[in-house]
Parts: sequence; structure tokens; C-alpha cells
Amino acid sequence: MQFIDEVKIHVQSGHGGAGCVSFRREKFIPFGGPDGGDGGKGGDIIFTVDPNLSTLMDLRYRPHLKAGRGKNGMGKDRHGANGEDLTIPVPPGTIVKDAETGEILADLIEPGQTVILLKGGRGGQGNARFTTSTNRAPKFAQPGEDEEERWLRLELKLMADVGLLGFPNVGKSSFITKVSAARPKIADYPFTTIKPNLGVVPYKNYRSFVVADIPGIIEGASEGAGLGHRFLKHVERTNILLHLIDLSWIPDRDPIREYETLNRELALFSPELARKEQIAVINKIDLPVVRENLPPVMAWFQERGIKVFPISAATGEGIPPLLDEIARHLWGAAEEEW
Ligand SMILES: Nc1nc2c(ncn2[C@@H]2O[C@H](COP(=O)(O)OP(=O)(O)OP(=O)(O)O)[C@@H](O)[C@H]2O)c(=O)[nH]1
Ligand SMILES: [Mg+2]
Repeated sequence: MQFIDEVKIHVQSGHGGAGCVSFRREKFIPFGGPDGGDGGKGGDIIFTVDPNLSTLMDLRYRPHLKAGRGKNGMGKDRHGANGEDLTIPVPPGTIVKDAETGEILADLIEPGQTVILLKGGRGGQGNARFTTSTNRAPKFAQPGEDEEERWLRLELKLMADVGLLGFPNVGKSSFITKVSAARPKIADYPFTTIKPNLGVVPYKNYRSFVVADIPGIIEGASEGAGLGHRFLKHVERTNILLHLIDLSWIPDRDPIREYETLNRELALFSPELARKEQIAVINKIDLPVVRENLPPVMAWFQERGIKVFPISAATGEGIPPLLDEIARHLWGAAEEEW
């Protein structure tokens, strides 16, 4: 499925139905009283969070959305039918902005969360409502109230507890595959992942947390190198970042220099994101070359007070203590300590 995280749409609520001018017509009663009913209310434009959605793709193909018009009132005091509301389902993490001003109108996070974004016009009152002692036969009724319309910009920022960061090929997708039911593509070439993936990680005591795997970031991503850095927005709402490192590239590449490079790219994207807590994760420790190079790299992180965990996404080695550390961060304690 295509992953779309930005769309521009035009929404319009329903016009209110007009009130009716009508007089009772009955046999043997020459001048019946007024009996024009009220118009119906126009439909609202409503947004609701559907947890089964993970993209804004559906809206890309429906850029103009309208709620129903209220029906006009009718004779015999009949009320016009209300226009149908239009409910637009969006994935959790959708931010609704005014397309012109950029003002945030709604941040839709919790499944089932609902907001009425545009109100339908009120229905006009029928002439029956305007009878007074001096005017027993009013020949006027109210028109329905106007609809509202607006251009909106929808931006999806995925909701996850933990974000995965790293150069291409470090094993981000392999990690999410090992710890969750997510099955993104894994391959030994860069930029295998071209859209974010979410995975639910079952932890002890029936707890779970959500991990976001995003495309790899390279030097110059802020200037568009590789897939650029726009996907970083999908880890902005996480609580903690796992920064994956691959030592199997030594001596061709310097993983510590690349670790620093990636953090610089992070800061260029958002200083706030760069301040988010990180755990360094050295992957692929099942490989002899990684084991050989491990001690000095571990020392480098430890000297700087940076938490570091050696793991193998392939064999699972080292992953349980990493999950405990994530749990401590998310809930204040790992399972053993509760
Ligand atoms: N030996 C070994 N290989 C691994 C491990 N984790 C990942 N790999 C391999 O490394 C390569 C890249 O893995 P991916 O999971 O696709 O890496 P990625 O970080 O998601 O890469 P991009 O999506 O391109 O950014 C694949 O060939 C994996 O099989 C590991 O723990 N041990
Ligand atoms: Mg990947």
C-alpha cells in the first residue's frame, strides 16, 4: 500500500435548508393558519481517528469533500430532513491544519477521537414560527444558514513509542522483524525501506510498545541525499530513539564518525529531535568482525555516558536487556523491578 503522509483537501459543510411559507388548506376553512415547517440543518464535517488506517492515501484521491445539504421545510409543519454529516476517517497521528494560515485545527491521536471541524448551516424557520397577535398570516420564512468551507492540510506524524535510526543497512528492519510481527522488506542494499513501518512489540506482563522503522539516513540527508530526511518526522513523537550502528564496515567506514554525522543530520532536521534521548545499539554481533571491533566502540560510548547495547537482530542475542531498558524508559521500571 502506498504511504502518503501529506494531503491538501477542500471541505465544505452542508447549507441549511430554507424554512417554508405555507398555509393550511382545509375544507370549509377559508383562511387556514400558517404551517410552513423549518428547514433541516446542513451536515457537519467530522474527523475521526481510525486505528486501522496507517496512511492518508484515500484522501489523495478525494480532495473535495462535502457534507449533505439540509432539506427545505414543507407545508403541514413538516421539518426538512437534516443534511448528512460527512465523517472522514484518518490514521492516528493526523494533524489538521488550515492550508492557508498553517494554524493547527486538530491533532488526532487516540483511536475513536472525533472532532467536528465545520458546522453545517442551521435550517431556516418556517412561517409557522412567525405568527404573532398582530400578524396571524406571516408570508415570510428564514433562509437556511450558509455552509462553511475551508482548504485543509493534513499531515501524518506516526505515533510510536520507540524510533529506529541509522544509516541504510544497519539492520533497522531486521530488528523490528525480530521483536514484532511487522514484516518489512530486508535486503543487503541501501534504502530497502522506503516508507515507515510500525511494529507492536509484546513485552512482559502483557505490556507492549510500538516501534517505528524508517528509511535509512545518510550524510547530506538534510539537503536531499538518499531519501532525504523528511521521514524523521515519523519519529518525532516517540519517547526514545534507538540509534543502530554497524561495525561490520570497519575498516572501510568509521561507524563512530557516522554516528556523529547522523546526529548532526538529526539536529539539522529538528534541534528538538536531536535532544531526544537515544540508546546506542550495536547490531550484528553474531559476526566475528563486529565482535572484534566491539570493545573500543563500547568504551567510546561508555566514556561519554551514552547507554549502549550490543545485539544481533539475526539471532536475538542481547535483545532482552535492550527491551528491559526501553521498558524502564517508558514505564519507569523493567518487569523484574515492579
Ligand atoms: N549477520 C547479521 N546480519 C544482519 C543483522 N541484522 C541485519 N542484517 C543484514 O543486514 C542487511 C540489512 O538489513 P536491513 O534490516 O534491511 O537494514 P535496514 O537498516 O533496514 O536498511 P534500510 O532499510 O536500507 O535503511 C540485510 O542483509 C540483513 O540480513 C544481524 O544482526 N546479523
Ligand atoms: Mg529497512
